Amino acid sequence: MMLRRFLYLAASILTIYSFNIPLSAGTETIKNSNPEILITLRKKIVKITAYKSDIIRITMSEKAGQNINPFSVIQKPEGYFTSVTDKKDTLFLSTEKLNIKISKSPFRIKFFLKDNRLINSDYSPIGTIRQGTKTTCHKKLFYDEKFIGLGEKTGPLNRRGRTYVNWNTDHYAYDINSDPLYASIPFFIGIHDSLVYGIFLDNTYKTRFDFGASTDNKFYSFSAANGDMDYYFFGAQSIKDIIRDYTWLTGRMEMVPRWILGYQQCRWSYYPDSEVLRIAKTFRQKRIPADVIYLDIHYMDGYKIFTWDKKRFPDPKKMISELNRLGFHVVTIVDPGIKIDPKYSAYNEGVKNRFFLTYPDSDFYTGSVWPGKCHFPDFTNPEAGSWWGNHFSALINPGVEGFWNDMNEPSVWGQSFPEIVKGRAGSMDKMHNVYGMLMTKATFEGTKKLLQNKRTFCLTRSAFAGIQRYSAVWTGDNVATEDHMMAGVLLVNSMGLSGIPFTGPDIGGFAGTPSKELFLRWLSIGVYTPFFRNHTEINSLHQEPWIFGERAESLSRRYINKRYELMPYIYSAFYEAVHTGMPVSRSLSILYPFDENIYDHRFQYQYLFGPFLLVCPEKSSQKTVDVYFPEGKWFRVDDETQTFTGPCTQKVKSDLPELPVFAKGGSIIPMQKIVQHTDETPGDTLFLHIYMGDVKTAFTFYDDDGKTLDYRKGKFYKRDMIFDPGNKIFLITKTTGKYRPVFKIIKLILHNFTNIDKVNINNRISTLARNKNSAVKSINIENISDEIRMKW
Ligand code: MIG
Repeated sequence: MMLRRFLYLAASILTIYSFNIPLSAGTETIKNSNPEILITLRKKIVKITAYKSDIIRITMSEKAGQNINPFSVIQKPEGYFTSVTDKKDTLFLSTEKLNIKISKSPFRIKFFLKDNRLINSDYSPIGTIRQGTKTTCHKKLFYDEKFIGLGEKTGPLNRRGRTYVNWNTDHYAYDINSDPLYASIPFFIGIHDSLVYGIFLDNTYKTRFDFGASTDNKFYSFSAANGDMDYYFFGAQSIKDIIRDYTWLTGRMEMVPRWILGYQQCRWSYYPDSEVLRIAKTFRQKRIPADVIYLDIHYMDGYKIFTWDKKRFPDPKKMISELNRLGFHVVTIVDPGIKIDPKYSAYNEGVKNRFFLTYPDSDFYTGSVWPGKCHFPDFTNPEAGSWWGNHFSALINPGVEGFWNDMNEPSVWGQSFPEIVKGRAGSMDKMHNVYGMLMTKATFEGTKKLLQNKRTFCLTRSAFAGIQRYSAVWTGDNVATEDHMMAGVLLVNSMGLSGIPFTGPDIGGFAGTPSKELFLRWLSIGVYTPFFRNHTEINSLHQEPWIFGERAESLSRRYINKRYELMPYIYSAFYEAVHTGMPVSRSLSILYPFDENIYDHRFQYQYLFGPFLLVCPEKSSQKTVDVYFPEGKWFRVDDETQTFTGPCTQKVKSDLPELPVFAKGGSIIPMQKIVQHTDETPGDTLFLHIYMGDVKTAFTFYDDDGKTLDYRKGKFYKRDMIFDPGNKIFLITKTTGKYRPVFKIIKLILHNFTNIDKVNINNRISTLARNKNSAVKSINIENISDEIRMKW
């Protein structure tokens, strides 16, 4: 602590007396003003900034700071260099966590840990070069190097040997190898020699990543079509910490309303109002839980945003309040295109205030989409953004609570939005990739303001780095095939690695119609997917859970029931995402990055849902699946007689109906009674499942009202739960927060606590009730806000 203070002081002195280091070959000046080092080379300026001791930004430009992206990074530098040593050809920089070695001519950079292990290096024969407006950074490729992340990208977990382009694209019925799709997250993680690092290329132009596809394993590269080479290097030494740092830099999601974590029913489109109500009522009659119903584009009058079709939805307020009474919440779609129609107020206001994108001659750009000819709001203009946001009163007044941002790549018929079209912050060659995020930001901020103390919810198709601050992201127009179902798992896990925790595919497939078997398997995977929504396209067969016959209906009910039973666990996992950026669906590469097995094509689909549940997706047609169990004990949740001790590979049964899901030894999984929707009280008992294991584990249980922003004023309920097998203790820490949960009783369900029939809870011995593989004990917690200590 003392040392830190001292270094900090030294650093600030340097700031005051910034100095010039003598010239050396090719270098003109080096200016050090902590946390920034400025190196002026003959033709470019290189700026090296310590955002934290393990987050370093490198900017190379012709003119410093010309081309920055103001939309993704939300932090200012907090780091500093502990030493700056200039030795003729080489500059040595250090932070508390990293050593950086820079050769000046030609300019090359290397990142080391403090013990001088090399984490990442420019590829010395080439480095960073410019060709016309394009800049490419070439990096050394290590023999065992792997690459994960890069957001919504198809292909295997390990992206080595592939190339990817970032250019947000509306790709209907994309192929499982198509690229690019709707979202661009130019952030990836490299893994080699038991070292890890992250790189975020903060450039909104078209970017390209080549993970050593055709370079004879010598180098990999990333390039931007224009603008600066501006990237952040993350040197923390675990994937979890890299995600934490990346989401510190670009932001994290806010607490979403609990209802959006339930099951969601969507279709293009449910209309008229009577049909919407019929669907909602059918869920209740059939006792299949659900929380959300969507209105796709047919609710609007001629597809005009912020209007209602008077015939199909004559009284939206009445319909929505009826839906609310049934326990349903309503989400409506919004598209960015504003219809050119002099009788339409949004159009007239936009024209009057010049809120629309223009051609270079300042004529408004016209493109065709659903409403016909449209203009497009310039979301880079903050006034246009708040104008857009205010219009949501047309949806919020009748009771809409969630906002689905579609077609925001932006998509137009013809799929070629001209790059010369411009807005306040530049033309579309630079703004295309952030258009969708800025639209969603305007929607988020506008609805948040209008909803006052209520939480808002946004969903978007197009995205850029930082989108997680505003919205969930779904994976667009997938297809009803087994391959797509599997590909969707990889997409969700990849987005989780890239800072976006709240994602999901259209369950059942958007294009085409799933077989009964495919539908059931997809739905069962959906239970363990952050965003759990069934959606399908216009003219396709209906896809509600009762469409596939009676047996499928009862299985669907069983799956969805499970989602609701897991709600306390899921809600707490979201709390973790809000606070650390840790995704809810966790690729095994987060915990086991150096384990070769997890990249195997057979095992790469496996992931942890929350901290403890190992989900092993497999096609519905497969009778078995090869599962890789990492170290530790694993219990099959639907059949506890099946236990496995990892590391090992096992063939397990995967035929319908049960999806193979395993609880890790040491799991702490809070569950509740089945409810029909999240506004229904789950009774007073929290079922706390604990699975015996060999290592210490912990879980933060979090609860609040699930609706308002009161949690920010301390109205939450939080307790840490610690399983400590070494000391034979299970501990629930003191309550923090002012919220009183509905749960008054904790029913402990102890799995595989063999030969244990008594426990000591806060110094009282009690006998356990037995029930097959588990032992059960209830604790009344109504008046215990202090620590609860159970010993066995
Ligand atoms: O041109 O609103 O991806 O989910 O149902 C298609 C209709 C427009 C594309 C979205 C899809 C939505 C559909 N939209």
